[in-house]
Amino acid sequence: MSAPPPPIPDDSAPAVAFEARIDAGETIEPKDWMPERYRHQLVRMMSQHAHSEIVGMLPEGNWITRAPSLRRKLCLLAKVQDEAGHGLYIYCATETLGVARAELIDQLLSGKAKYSSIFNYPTLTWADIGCIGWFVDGAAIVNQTVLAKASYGPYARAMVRICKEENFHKRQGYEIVATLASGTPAQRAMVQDAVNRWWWPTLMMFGPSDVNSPNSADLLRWRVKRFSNDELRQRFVDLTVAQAQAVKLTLPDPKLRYNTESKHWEFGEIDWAEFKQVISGNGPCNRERLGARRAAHAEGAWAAAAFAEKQRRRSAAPAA
Ligand code: FAQ
Repeated sequence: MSAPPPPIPDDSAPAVAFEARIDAGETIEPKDWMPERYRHQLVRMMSQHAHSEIVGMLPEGNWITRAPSLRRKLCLLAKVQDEAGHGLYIYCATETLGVARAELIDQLLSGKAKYSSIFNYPTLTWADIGCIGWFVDGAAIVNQTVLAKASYGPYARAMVRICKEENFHKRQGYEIVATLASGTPAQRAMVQDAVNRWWWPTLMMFGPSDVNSPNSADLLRWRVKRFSNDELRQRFVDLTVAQAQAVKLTLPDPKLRYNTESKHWEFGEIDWAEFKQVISGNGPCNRERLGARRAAHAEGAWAAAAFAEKQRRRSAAPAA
């Protein structure tokens, strides 16, 4: 994505009216006037979110054929299918900002657009599927429940529906984790290993720390975000520690301790060098993920062409 236009002070009547609507907590709809920078920030964030949903199907999709029972297979199949739906809702919501979906997909496939760092890690065992539901969907719920109150109507409404489905996703993941955690020593070891590998990358999902988050000022001012990256990360940690204790699993952080004054769980330093590597395209699976998306796009080109032809014929046909 290109850089957003610079923040030029704008005291025109529409700009003043827009800021007043934001301050009053009103929802902005597609046909309403909006600053170009607001539109640009939304397209950037929403399209990255949509890409994340679609790329996010790959790590779990990898286990559909190897799920350990029919019930687990059905749940996982439904979950992965839900993620495709989430991508579609968010692409549609992004299109209301006047950008074509094809352009957004091109940005993903060319490597110009980002998608969530978390989907660049491999799913090595069945326990990883449990951890993705528990941690990754759990983190998504913390982030997206707040986005359901974002100032841009189409995005906020998409989030309401998505969060309902994410709750099911989290539960199915936690159930897998709880089952393995109370299983044989080998199953316990497998799930502990998955927890160890997924914990820190999940904390990175919330983005850079607030001091290094260039987009937060705009997004918080315009009430797209309601809480900062660090605030949401802390909320996730506070919620998740008790869930880990309930299934007697250890979170891989020797610095994790409850602060009785702040009433929050303190945690250790995130490896920001790793985060930067992953979001720059150098994570463990970046090339594999983009390769899979490019192949799927090429294989589906016939369908896009057939649809375009149908649209062409329909618009060329004389009105009845
Ligand atoms: N990965 O200035 P900020 C899901 C980039 S959940 C990659 O702080 P912002 C569910 C950021 O884009 C996952 N890049 O940015 C699911 C920016 O780059 P740019 C998706 C990241 O926007 C579960 C730069 O770093 N959820 O898919 C990441 O204010 C299971 C500077 O960062 C969403 O997208 C990262 N983790 O805050 C699906 C939620 N973090 O564009 C399948 C909506 C930051 O300037 C299976 N998005 N960057 O070049 C958000 O809440 C925000 O966009 C943040 C980033 C919090 C992700």
